[in-house]
Amino acid sequence: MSMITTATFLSAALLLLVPGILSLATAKKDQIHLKIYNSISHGPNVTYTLDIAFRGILLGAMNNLQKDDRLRFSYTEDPNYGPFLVRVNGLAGNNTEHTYWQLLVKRGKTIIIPDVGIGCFIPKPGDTVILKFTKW
Ligand code: B12
Repeated sequence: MSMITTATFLSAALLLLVPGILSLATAKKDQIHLKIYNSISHGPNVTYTLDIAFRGILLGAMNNLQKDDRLRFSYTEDPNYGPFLVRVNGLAGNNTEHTYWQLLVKRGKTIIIPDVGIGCFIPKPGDTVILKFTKW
């Protein structure tokens, strides 16, 4: 390969590599919305917009909100299924009253009921995750 061909080849390779490297370095976190909704008292909803790590679990994003004092929540640890969300912003589910926080997701026009809890669910960018206080 002549000097000129080698130089051309290297510049072409750099042109291809640099944007990739830059996009890795500046990889932006994606965002979701988190809506807190009480279907029993029909009190005012609260909606948070939050960053989510690439393929991060919902609990991770919720923990970040809690660290920033924007959301308060607590959960118990189930030996089989992981974290069970008990309390959100001061309101707790209750076995006697048959109330609990249901996890729903609005993705586009569809409402999904995830078949896992907050410790396993991986939101997609643009999702609206709904924590709905309701009865079973
Ligand atoms: C009854 C039930 C519920 C009831 C429990 C109420 C109660 N106090 O009895 C209610 C309606 C509250 C419920 C809620 C949810 N559930 Co449920 N539930 C069941 C069910 C049908 C039976 C559990 C049971 O009674 N077992 C018998 C008792 C003796 O055993 P136990 O270990 O003490 O049972 C407890 C746990 O199962 C726990 N529990 C129930 N659901 C869930 C979900 C999660 C994520 C966790 C950590 C614990 C947990 O509550 C039970 C009573 O204390 C199972 C399916 C099954 N056939 O097992 C699904 C099941 C456990 N639930 C499931 C899910 C996904 C949920 C929700 C996340 C659904 C949602 N999208 O909102 C929510 C939890 C949200 C939250 N707040 O974190 C999944 C869990 C799968 C997984 N790998 O995570 C299961 C396996 C059903 C499924 N879809 O396949 N659930």
